[in-house]
Amino acid sequence: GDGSPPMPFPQPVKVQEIRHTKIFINNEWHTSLKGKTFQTFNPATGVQICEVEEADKADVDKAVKAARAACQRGSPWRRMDVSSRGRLLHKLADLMERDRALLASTTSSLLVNLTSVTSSCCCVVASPDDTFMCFTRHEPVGVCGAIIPWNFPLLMFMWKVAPALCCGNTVVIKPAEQTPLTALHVGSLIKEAGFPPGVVNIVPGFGPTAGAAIASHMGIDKVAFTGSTKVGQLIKEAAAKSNLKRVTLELGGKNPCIVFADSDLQLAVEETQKGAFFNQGQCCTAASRVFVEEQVYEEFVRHSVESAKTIVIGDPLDPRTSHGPQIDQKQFDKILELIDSGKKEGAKLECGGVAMEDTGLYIQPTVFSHVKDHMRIAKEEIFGPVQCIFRFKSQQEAIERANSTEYGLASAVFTRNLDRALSVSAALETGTVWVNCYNALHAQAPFGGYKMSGNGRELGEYALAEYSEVKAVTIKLTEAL
Ligand code: TXE
Repeated sequence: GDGSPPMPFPQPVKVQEIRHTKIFINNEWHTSLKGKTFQTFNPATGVQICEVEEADKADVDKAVKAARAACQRGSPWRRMDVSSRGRLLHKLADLMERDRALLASTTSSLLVNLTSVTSSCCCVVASPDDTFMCFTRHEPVGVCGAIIPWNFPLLMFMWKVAPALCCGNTVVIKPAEQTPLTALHVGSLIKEAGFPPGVVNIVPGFGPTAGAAIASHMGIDKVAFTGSTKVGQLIKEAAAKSNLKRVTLELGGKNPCIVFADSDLQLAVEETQKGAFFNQGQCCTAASRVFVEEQVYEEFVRHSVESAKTIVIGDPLDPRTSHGPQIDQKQFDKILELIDSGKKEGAKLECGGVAMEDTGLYIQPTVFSHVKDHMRIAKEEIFGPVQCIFRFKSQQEAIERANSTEYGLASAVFTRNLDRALSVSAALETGTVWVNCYNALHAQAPFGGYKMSGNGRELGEYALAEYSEVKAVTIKLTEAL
C-alpha cells in the first residue's frame, strides 16, 4: 500500500434494504421492455432476496444506443480530459469504499479492495525517416460490452469497467443472473460520482438472451467476457459472425502447483490450500492440481488434511466464517457429481466429500490424495472446494504433467532454490506463475490465460491496450533537412 493504516474491518450489514433492482441506462432506472423480472436468491439460506427487472435483446439495444450517443465525438465524455476522467474514477472508488460494508455483505464475500488505474491518451513519436514524421494516438475503442460471472460480482465488474473508462470508452455490462445486485448498486454510485449519462449501462439478465445480444451486437465494438470456456467459444463465434468486434476472454483453469521437497512445507501447505478453498473453490485460479515430490508426499497430505479440518464453515455474514455456500444448485450438483467420480475412479478421499446437512448449498472442504492424471477430477474444472494431490518423482515429469491440460491460466511453484523457481516458471504454460505464494494478484500485474483459458490480459497497463485503438498519423515533411 500507500503507507496509510489498513481500513478497519467493516461490520456486515445484516438486514439489507435492496435499493436497486432495475435496468440502468443513461443514469436512469428502467423496467424491462418485455415486462419480465427474475428472482435472486441468498445461497446460504435458499430464500429469495428480491425480483430484478430482466433485460433482453430490446433492452440491450436501448443500452447500446445510450452508450453510442455517450461516446460520439463532441459528447461531454469524449471531450473530457483524462485527468477529469481519472478524478471521476477516484470519486467512484471513494463511494465504493463508503458503501463497502453493504457491497461486501451483498456479495457475501469478505472485503472490497478496489484499485483503479487511470491512463492518459498518450502520443508516442517515431521517425521512420527524415522525410516523414509519425506519431500514434491512443483512442477509445468505442462501446465496450462486458459479460461477467457470479463468483466475484464486484471485482469482475471493476476489472471490466475501470480500464474501459480510463481509456475513454462507454460500457454495456451484463452481470451474471445469479448476482445482479452489487452491479446495480454500483450503477447508483456511478451516477452519484457524476459520470455523464450513457457512459455505463447495466443490463441484468440471462446469457442466451441478454448476453448473446451483446456478443452479436453490431453497435458494440469490443466484448470482454469472463466465464466458462464453452460460452467463451460462443462469444468469439458471435463476434466473428457479426462485426468482428474485439474479444477478450478469461475462461476456466485447472491450475497446477508444483511442491518440491526443498520447499518450506508448512508454507506450501497453507498457500496451496488457500488456493484450493478460497471462495469455496469458485475461482478460475483455484489450485486444483497439487503435484508433490515423493519424499515429502505423505507429510504434505497429512498436514493438508489437518488444515482442511480446521476451516470454519458457516454463515457468510459471520466474520469468523471462512467457508460459505456454493452459488447455486447447478454448481452444487456438478461438484458433488465430480467428487463422486473421484471416489469411483479410485482416488483416496482424505476428508470432506459430502454436503453439509443443514439448509443451504454447503459442501465440506474436500481433500483427495493418490489422484491420477486420467481421472475426471484431474482434468475437469470442478469450481468447488476440492483439493487434488498428486505424487511426482522428477522435475521434468512434474512440468510435463502440469502442462498436459487444455487450460493455461495460473500455476505455482514451491521451492527454496531460486534457480529452479525461475526455470520452472519459464517452463510452465500459464499466464501467471506464483513462486512460494498463491492468488497473489496485484492491480499492476497483467492477468490472463494461455491456451483455452482465454485471450488478452486484464489489469495493469496491458489491460489498457485491450481498451484502446492505436492510430498512426504520418505526416510528409515538405523539406527534409
Ligand atoms: O458459466 P457461464 P456458469 C466455469 C466453472 C463453472 C462453469 C459453469 O467451471 O462451473 O463455468 O458456470 C453468461 N451468450 N466458470 O454456467 O454460463 C452468463 O449469463 C452470452 C469459470 O455460471 O459461462 C454469465 O453472465 N453470455 C468462470 C456468464 O456468461 C452467456 C466463472 C458466465 O456464465 C451465454 C464462472 C451465452 N450463450 C464459471 N451463456 C471463471 N473464468 O472464473 C451464459 N452467458
